[in-house]
Amino acid sequence: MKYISRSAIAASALVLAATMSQSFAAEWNMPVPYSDKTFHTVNIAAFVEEVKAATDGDLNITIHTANSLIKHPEIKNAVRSQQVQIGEFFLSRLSNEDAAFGIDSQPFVATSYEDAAKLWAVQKPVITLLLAKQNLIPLFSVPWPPQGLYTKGEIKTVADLSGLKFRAYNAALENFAKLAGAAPTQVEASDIPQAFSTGQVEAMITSPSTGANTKAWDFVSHYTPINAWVPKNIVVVNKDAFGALSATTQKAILAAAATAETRGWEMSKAETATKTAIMKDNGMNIVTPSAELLSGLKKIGAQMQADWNTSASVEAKEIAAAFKK
Ligand code: PCA
Repeated sequence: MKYISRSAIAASALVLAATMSQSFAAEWNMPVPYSDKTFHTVNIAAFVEEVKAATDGDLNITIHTANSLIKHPEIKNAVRSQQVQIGEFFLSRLSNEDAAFGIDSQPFVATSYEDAAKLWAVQKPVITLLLAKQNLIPLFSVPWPPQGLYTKGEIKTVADLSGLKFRAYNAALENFAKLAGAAPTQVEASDIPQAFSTGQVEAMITSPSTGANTKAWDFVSHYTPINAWVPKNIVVVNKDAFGALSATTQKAILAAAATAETRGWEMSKAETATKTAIMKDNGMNIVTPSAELLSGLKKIGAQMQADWNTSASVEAKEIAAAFKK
């Protein structure tokens, strides 16, 4: 008989144990629209690590960044149909389903972090009910820094935006650009550099985060922080996938989600200054918006608000009313 060493037996026992524990661990896939270095993705990676540690590896979430597994417009439905268990997307992209999802992207409604936090507090219960109808549970939501204007020259008035090929990321921004006389096109954040280099677009509104991450200085020269709105990403989980987990694991997810929301808001606030400084260091002109530009843009915002009021759902209007209180 062949001699089998004790260590070989010990080693195979370890392999067996690892295989068994693996077969009990849940493996989830999590598509996110943005790149690895985006602070939202960094925050999500920390959330995933925390869940893994808190559950002793019982739940392992694999993140798929920058539209690699599921494209941004499909992420919500992929979680809904349980093609994946969990995912992140830009919340106001659901405004076509209900205006309640899009209120954070309405120009000049909530323009500071304080406003954004107040808005989220009144928006969250409403969208939680709306998402529940789709078998989805919101876990946490984190804002982008306030949105500013990127152009190839100085923009002193709304008239200077006339005819510009403008990158948009949702319906509200598309509308805002149109009302300013620009020509909007939808482009995902991961496709921004290519859209500029091929001449598909020549201006955009986004945060200093996305400006710095896409190296905006390669294709525009001016950044004007108009701070027009503070839009959010949201992480949602499929209700059945969540329900299939043990009570302990569910608790761990909810705790890590609460931590991620707090941490994400702090990361977002810090981004505004650090990413604006990076753009400046790379030669971008950081321009204080003129009073004329701001009043022109606010006029467009007021018009959009009036349109919103005529078409918004009862629930959406309740959010707006609670926010104004
Ligand atoms: N960055 C994302 C959404 C808002 C932002 O600041 C983007 O530009 O697509």
